[in-house]
Amino acid sequence: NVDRIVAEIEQQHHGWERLFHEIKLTAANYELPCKVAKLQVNRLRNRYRDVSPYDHSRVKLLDGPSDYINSSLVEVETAGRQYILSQGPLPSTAGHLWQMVWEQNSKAVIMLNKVIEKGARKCHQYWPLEMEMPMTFAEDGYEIELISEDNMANFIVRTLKLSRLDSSEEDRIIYQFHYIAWPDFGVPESPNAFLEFLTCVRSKKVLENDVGPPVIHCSAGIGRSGTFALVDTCLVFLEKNIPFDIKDTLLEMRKYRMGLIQTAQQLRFSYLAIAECARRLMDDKDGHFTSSSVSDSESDDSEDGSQKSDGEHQENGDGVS
Ligand code: PTR
Ligand code: PTR
Ligand code: PTR
Repeated sequence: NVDRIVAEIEQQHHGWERLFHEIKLTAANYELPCKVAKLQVNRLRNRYRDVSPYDHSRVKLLDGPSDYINSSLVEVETAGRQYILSQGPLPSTAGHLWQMVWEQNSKAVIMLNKVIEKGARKCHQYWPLEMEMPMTFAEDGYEIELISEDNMANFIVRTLKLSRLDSSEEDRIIYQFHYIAWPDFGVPESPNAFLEFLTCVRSKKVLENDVGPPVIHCSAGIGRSGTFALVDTCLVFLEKNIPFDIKDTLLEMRKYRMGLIQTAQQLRFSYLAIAECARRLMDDKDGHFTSSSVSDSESDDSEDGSQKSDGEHQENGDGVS
């Protein structure tokens, strides 16, 4: 398994754009309906007009006037993993996010974007920044409070308390894992920086299937969120020694939400991170972990270095609600 992944990566040396293009072409054939997302009544519940959840896998709000939220349940049965991939909430949908966390029994929100990127608002400030200053979503019936915050180099772990208003149900502790160094349409600094984050998330047991699926979001909930989910799933395969193919795994996941992984560089990064884990697992058999031996340098395939601009599409601005 490990040797094959490493060989695969070496083969791709200059072909990331081509491989990514192939994946997009194959996924384009799925063309699953997103009828509910496109209903006029749900228009203001979408951040981007070109990123919608498929009808078959959308997560429904169980309570309230509308069951629509731009979120998809992505399942990889063979790995025993489920993830809820979601757009970064809008001012009018932040309460829906907490409602979904409650209803789906999620233990964590994994956030991969910053609230403001390149001077633009990419996500509503949906959790309180100050302790003892809870944020109330009266219409949806939830309150969220910051309990503690732990700052690492590239990420922050927040402990939050989620409660239902007008209900005697017990409060719940929800972790928010916030990666703060991953630009949209870009990649983290290194596989190691990202793997440290993933290791931390995994250590809190929030990805296991004895609890509800984690909510993973970035701005659109496809590029960075897709990268995170793909790497985590492939890691499960590695650990359980289940044979797998990274490309096929991504294609399978794209049947549940469109556009997962947005650039050739994000695809390459996923392979590098998975290969790094494979190497660590191999080394672990001798009783120790080693640091990266996979090159993170950009020099070997500069042809893929171009970053996609996100200025060309219309965004459902945070001002609307
Ligand atoms: N219409 C937007 C654009 O292309 O800019 C949609 C979009 C935005 C898609 C961000 C992906 C984005 O990245 P991520 O899913 O990582 O937030
Ligand atoms: N803003 C995204 C883009 O232009 O890439 C919106 C988008 C999302 C477009 C998914 C296409 C998508 O599907 P695929 O990545 O499979 O072409
Ligand atoms: N909220 C913005 C507006 O009203 O102009 C942007 C927006 C427009 C968002 C349309 C989504 C939209 O979806 P659709 O084009 O599918 O109606």
